[in-house]
Amino acid sequence: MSNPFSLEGKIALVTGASYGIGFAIATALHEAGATIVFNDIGQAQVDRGLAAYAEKGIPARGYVCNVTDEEAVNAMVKQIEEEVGVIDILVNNAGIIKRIPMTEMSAADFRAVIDVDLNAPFIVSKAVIPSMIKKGHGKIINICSMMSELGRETVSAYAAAKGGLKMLTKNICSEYGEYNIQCNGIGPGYIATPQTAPLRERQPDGSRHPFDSFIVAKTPAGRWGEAEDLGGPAVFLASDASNFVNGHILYVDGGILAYIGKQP
Ligand code: NAP
Ligand code: GCO
Repeated sequence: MSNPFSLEGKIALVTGASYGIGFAIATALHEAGATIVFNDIGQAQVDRGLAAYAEKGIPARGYVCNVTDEEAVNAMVKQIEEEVGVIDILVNNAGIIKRIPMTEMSAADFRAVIDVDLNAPFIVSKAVIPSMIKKGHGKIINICSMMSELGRETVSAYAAAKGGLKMLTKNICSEYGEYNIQCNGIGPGYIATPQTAPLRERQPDGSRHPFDSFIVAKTPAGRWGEAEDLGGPAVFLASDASNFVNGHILYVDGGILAYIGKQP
């Protein structure tokens, strides 16, 4: 019996994957046998990513593309299909966050977060689905968030985007499941990456950031997640082992969503 978790012969595109969660997921998909393709917003980021992948012995291909630009995304997907092959696995990972109280946030800032975190997964998914249909299979993994389920101060745009991304995931499942395309989400908890660095910065007196202590107390695992914690779940959702899993958001959060929190 073949290994249902193997990704041998599969081509995976991970967006925004020069570092952080995208890089960790791409690394795990490579270790399971996938050919890795990634993009980032500028040549400097792509070059940084290529060097990081090369250091790990991963022959990744990198493309410069702003995932909010539909014309650029369509051109990138066409170029990948010509140079590497049809994309079997798409991980919509690229994302931004702006932590601003809603009443102080400009509409332009709100739109910018929605554009990257929600519109872009629509654009990139729309670009890869036709070839997945022709090929007879496909895997789309949207990187959602705990903010697909919960709100908190200052992240209104991000929560709105990630909540929408949860429902886009369920709709792609509904609309394209009949073509053997599975679309699922991964909902990371609080992960130690550049995106959350401001929430973990040491205070001037050397003490831990209050939010850092709060998250550790709220997490049954008693720690922040590492980007590598997301690799196994991503391999599962990218592989034949999950061919009957569709429209599901897999929370990889150390148990935060299940836990009311430790009594102070
Ligand atoms: P990160 O460190 O900020 O990395 C995000 C990546 O996306 C960067 O490489 C960034 O490139 C790229 N990117 C941003 N806008 C882009 C665009 N328009 N086109 C192409 N690439 C773009 O974030 P992360 O912590 O690794 O998070 C990755 C994903 O996981 C995001 O969707 C985030 O919302 C989600 N997530 C993160 C956490 C967490 O705790 N860290 C938890 C739940 C979900 P630049 O270097 O140019 O900015
Ligand atoms: C924040 C954090 C979170 C994490 C993640 C949690 O400011 O609350 O950035 O949003 O990034 O999305 O799942």
